[in-house]
Amino acid sequence: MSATLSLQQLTEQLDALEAEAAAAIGQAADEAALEDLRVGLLGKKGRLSVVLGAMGRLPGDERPLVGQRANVLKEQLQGLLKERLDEVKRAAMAERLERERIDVTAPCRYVPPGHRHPLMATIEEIVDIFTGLGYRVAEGPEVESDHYNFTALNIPEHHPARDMQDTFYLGDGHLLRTHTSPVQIRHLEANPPPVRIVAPGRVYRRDAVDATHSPVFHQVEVLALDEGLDFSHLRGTVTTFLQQFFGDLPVRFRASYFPFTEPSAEVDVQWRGRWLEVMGCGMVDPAVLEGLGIDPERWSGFAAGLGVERFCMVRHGIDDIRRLYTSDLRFLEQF
Ligand code: 2NL
Repeated sequence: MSATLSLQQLTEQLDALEAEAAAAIGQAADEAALEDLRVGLLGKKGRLSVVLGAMGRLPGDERPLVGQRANVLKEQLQGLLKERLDEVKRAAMAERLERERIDVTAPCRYVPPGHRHPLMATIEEIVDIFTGLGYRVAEGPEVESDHYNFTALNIPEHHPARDMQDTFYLGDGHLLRTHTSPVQIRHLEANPPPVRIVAPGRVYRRDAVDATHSPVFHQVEVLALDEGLDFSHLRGTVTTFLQQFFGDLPVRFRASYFPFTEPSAEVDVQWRGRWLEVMGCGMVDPAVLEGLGIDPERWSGFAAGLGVERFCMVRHGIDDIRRLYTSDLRFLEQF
């Protein structure tokens, strides 16, 4: 190795480095290649450092010339590296966007959305009307005792409603509830009046299946108990409810009989020109209140009950209750 080095030699080395580096940077394919180049050119042991190291062997007055030139080259190379880095990054992103392209307009696999069963939709609609009138929803067990299903409702020991034909008895005094009235009795036991509740639910009767009977069906009952309630409140509430559900149709009340209400009434709506019986109701019999330890001189109230299947069938023109229980999608999808 020669002890001295000419300015010209060093300048030539820098020229060569510049040309070589510019070409290599221009051809670098990716970020990793550029990083290798940066280390090889500008790093501690890189090409530029080597040239600067050799600068020590120049005469003192020549060093600043080479130093300046080296600094300019360093900045030049840094600029080229950055430019190329931006370029390869942009190209990589463009390539990735192309490769991972998603056709958002492509048709997807069809999943039928499904919907509520018409019976459940009917229950919800009925319950919504009463909650809109200030009633609270109450629920209770489907397996009941003879006491809650019958005795507490003033249904005497030998009333026909207790017959084996009508009720599914489970033994040891239990049965499948035949109406949701026991829910209301339980509610009155646990909550002092005033009370306004709506009790939807599944009920059971030992009926042979035909177009209008099913051993499992659904009821909604309502109960209001307060001071000063009379038949006009019953009439107004039931009429309002029926006109909200069926539309603004004529409604009529006919005297009837239930063991748990006095007076009692059957309610008809004039639907498509015909009178249809749709629900029963009445003023809660004082005997029911006395059985619960509620003073009938102070508290009075009304109750009403309806069969959900009938409401659903009338509303949708369904002629056979079995339609609602056979899960035929060709039928159910109409609603
Ligand atoms: C009908 C008639 C009715 C009631 C249900 C009731 C409940 C209590 C006290 C008194 Cl806790 N009454 N419920 C009253 C009258 C009629 O249902 O035709 N249901 C389908």
